[in-house]
Amino acid sequence: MLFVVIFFVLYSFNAASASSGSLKIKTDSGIVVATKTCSGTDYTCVLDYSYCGEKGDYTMWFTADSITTAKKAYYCDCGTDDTQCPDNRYDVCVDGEWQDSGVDLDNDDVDEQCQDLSCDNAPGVCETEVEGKCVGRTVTETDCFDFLDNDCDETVDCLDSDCNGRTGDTRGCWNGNLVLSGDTSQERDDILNLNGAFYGCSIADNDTLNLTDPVTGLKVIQNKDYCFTEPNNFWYCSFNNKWDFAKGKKLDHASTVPIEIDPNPEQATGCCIQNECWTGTGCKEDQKNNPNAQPVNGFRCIDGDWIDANLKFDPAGTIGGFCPEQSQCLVDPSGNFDDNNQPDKNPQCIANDQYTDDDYCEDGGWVSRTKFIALKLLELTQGNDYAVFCDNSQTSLNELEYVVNGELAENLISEANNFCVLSIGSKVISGTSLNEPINEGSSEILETLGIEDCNLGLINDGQYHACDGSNKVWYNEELQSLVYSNQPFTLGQNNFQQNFLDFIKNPFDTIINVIQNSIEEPFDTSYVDGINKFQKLYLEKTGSKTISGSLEGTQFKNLLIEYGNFNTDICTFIDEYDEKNKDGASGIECSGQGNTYTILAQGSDFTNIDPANIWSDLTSKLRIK
Ligand SMILES: [Ca+2]
Ligand SMILES: [Ca+2]
Ligand SMILES: [Ca+2]
Ligand SMILES: [Ca+2]
Repeated sequence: MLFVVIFFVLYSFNAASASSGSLKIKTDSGIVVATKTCSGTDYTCVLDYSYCGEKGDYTMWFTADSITTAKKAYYCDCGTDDTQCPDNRYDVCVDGEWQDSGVDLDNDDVDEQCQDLSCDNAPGVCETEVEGKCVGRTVTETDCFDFLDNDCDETVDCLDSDCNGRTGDTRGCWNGNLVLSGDTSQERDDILNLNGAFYGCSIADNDTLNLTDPVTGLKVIQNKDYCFTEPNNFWYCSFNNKWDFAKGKKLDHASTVPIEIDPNPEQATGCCIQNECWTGTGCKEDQKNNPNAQPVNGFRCIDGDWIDANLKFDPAGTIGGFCPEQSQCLVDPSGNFDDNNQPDKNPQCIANDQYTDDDYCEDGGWVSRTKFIALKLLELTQGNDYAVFCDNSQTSLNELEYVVNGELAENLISEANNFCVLSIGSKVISGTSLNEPINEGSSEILETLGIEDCNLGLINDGQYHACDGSNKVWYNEELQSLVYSNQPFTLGQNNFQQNFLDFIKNPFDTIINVIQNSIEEPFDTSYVDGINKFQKLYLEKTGSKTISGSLEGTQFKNLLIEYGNFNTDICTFIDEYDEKNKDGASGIECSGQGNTYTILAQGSDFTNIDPANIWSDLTSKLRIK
């Protein structure tokens, strides 16, 4: 209530004798709280005097010459120096009446002088909380995502350095900027916000790594290695030390390009999906399933690793391709990858020590099961004179008939591959490999061999075991091969490795070496790497004379023979034969050194000289005297 005392003393005395007058103000209870002397000759005391020391009712008394001539009651709504903050707005008391005199610079309806003392620069934040208007200030920017300057330092949320590295809900602050989930920081593309957590891309500086959240005390950055791909496959940590687009792929496989592929790669290591390989600029798909997928500078990508590419050929040596593993052998490039290492199905490749028909995979290259039979027979020679030859069934048939009944031999031939026959003294011992287990084949095989069953031989330990008590048939279950005679005999433990070196590898290496050094090949040098299978083999020792021969190849064939300690000039005969029969794609050449003669014949079914046609004449039909 506005109360202004403008108290005119209208009442005046005209008596000249009057000498003094005064104004007194009393409270309701009669206590004088203010006095003023009024002077003058006519006692006219113009009073603009009021008193509002405290809120309350007052009465003003005017006294002149001891006679109270006038009184006036009034009310003070507030006392001098009183202030108040009704509804958070500041009032001061002016002449007993409240006057609005607050300051609200931040327009949050809370005056600085009330609850906004230190926070009138921060809308919605006050020195102390005012319900419905503002929250109470905090010492630091406690909430970085409420759009309020919580500590009233004129920096809001992410702009406040208190918020660096802080996250809340799914948002985050980095160096003054808001980073939404799924985004990288504006300034650092090696920092990514994922659902409210900061991920570093292989960050090295400790200042960043050691940053902790002032509220939780936990480290702000979860540092990830190169190629880490976040679960949505949207970002991955690239070797450029930044989060890059993964484009929907899980690029979590770090792959390095070998210097053999690129000695100066644009980038040596990159991130690919699990089974792919880094080329220096991109990722190469897995080539495992495709035998025809070509190498990159001699390497193929197999299951995410660069592997030396090693061109292999099918057992016939005609179709080339690649296998996933070096130790595997190529069966058929158009086979089924899922059938790999299952020789009975339709595989592209089979594993070391597996076989299909006579073709045996040995350390990534084709040999033959026939070779192992030859090696087994050679164990029986023990330094005696002998002849071992291996050939197909037709060529071997005469010798087979010697061992078993001629009519029944046909039954055996139909289920078997090449045969090897050992003649030693008066004994003849044969062997062959079967294309199904002996106990699952026709019973005629057993009948042919003169036994009822091979139950004792079914031991899968890689060794040969006698089929029954007669000791005439020995069976190797692992190789599915058998060795038999019409007389009892004994086989010992396998000694394939040493026998191979002694009887086959070393002699034929020597033969190849001699041919290379002293013979002009009729056609090409395929004999150097082409003599591996030994499916057609002839080895003889009679006295001091020896013959070592091998015929290989399905279409184009190489025939190699060495005659040792022969007194006849074999080369004259060979040269005459060659002169008469050779053509542009075939021929036979001979080299004589002392009493040793070495022969190379090359050709095919379609050339004048077909090595297969002269093979028997030059080996088994030769009767050394
Ligand atoms: Ca304010
Ligand atoms: Ca404020
Ligand atoms: Ca805030
Ligand atoms: Ca702040």
